[in-house]
Amino acid sequence: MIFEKIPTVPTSEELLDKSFRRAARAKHGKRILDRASKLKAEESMLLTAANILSDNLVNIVKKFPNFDQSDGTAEPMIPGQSKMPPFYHELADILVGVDELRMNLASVQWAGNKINEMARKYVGMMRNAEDAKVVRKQAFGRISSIVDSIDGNLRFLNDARNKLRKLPSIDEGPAIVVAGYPNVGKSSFVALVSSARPEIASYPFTTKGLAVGHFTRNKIRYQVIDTPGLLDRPLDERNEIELQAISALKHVGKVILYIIDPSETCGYTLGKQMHLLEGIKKEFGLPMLVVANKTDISKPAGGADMNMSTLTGEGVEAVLDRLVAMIPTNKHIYQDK
Ligand SMILES: Nc1nc2c(ncn2[C@@H]2O[C@H](COP(=O)(O)OP(=O)(O)OP(=O)(O)O)[C@@H](O)[C@H]2O)c(=O)[nH]1
Ligand SMILES: [Mg+2]
Repeated sequence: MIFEKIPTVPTSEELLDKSFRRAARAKHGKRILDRASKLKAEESMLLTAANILSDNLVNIVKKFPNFDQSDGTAEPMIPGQSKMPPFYHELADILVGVDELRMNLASVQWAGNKINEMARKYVGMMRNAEDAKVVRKQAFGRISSIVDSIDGNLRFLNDARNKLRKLPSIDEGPAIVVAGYPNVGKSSFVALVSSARPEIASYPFTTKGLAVGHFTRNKIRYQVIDTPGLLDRPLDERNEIELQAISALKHVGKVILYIIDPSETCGYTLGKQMHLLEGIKKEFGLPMLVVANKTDISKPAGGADMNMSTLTGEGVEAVLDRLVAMIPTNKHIYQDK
């Protein structure tokens, strides 16, 4: 997954500690005898600190994937850099905001360049100064305030990194997206049929992000995507949690499993659940299977294609068979070698 390899982003304090400590070591051990070697020692201390800092800062920026393309569809600006799939671009926008991410990365890049520039300037000043150490200390002061000034940016980036790396790896292979109202049994289904172990609980909004599980049929590996519950409301009123579900429906689904709960023990009327279903049908135009869950406690519902109980397991295999049959797979592409 494109965000998995982003390393932790250090704080400004950690960066300064690390670089100044290494700089002190660069000076250490050199015997200071005369003015020339004193100048040399101070110079190498300053350059060591500046190099470590700017390398670290520029490296932070490099480790983030490229968000240059407006929606992830255009070719990358730097040849060879991997293209960001539109799905992940959209998720990054939902979770952290791509514009904010770009701005914060730009500030860190700026600081990296500025520190180098500053170090060169102060090395020049040192050569004409009476006391090189005084100038070096001034330079450290300036460098510290540059690094301190981007502390907020570094913290933003570390938070972003922590959110993004939790996203599941979803590939180009066949994918079933499980959708529906909160608390209807989506995660229960995903847990039953796949390798995923999502949290299941008797209250709505248990699932707060996307999760992917896998199962294999006829040597084809299928992905089953668990999504947060959706309420029936317009797109612009949806929150960050719901938008992830929408994004999965839009970008990765080959087929949608829409689960309804005719027992209404989920806490929402069947009428509302069916209304959302109509909206999703119109919006995404993907093949869809409507399955009534919780048949152990309710009668099969009209409007459903099939019935099941993820509690007793009744009907679940048949649902899976039907879903697999609905996905137009190309065996040459997806079959395990
Ligand atoms: N009686 C009965 N209860 C079920 C069945 N399937 C799920 N449940 C219960 O319904 C509740 C919700 O199940 P989840 O799988 O967490 O529902 P969800 O749709 O993932 O819910 P959110 O993540 O909140 O949207 C849990 O208490 C389950 O034990 C079923 O077939 N029969
Ligand atoms: Mg759930």
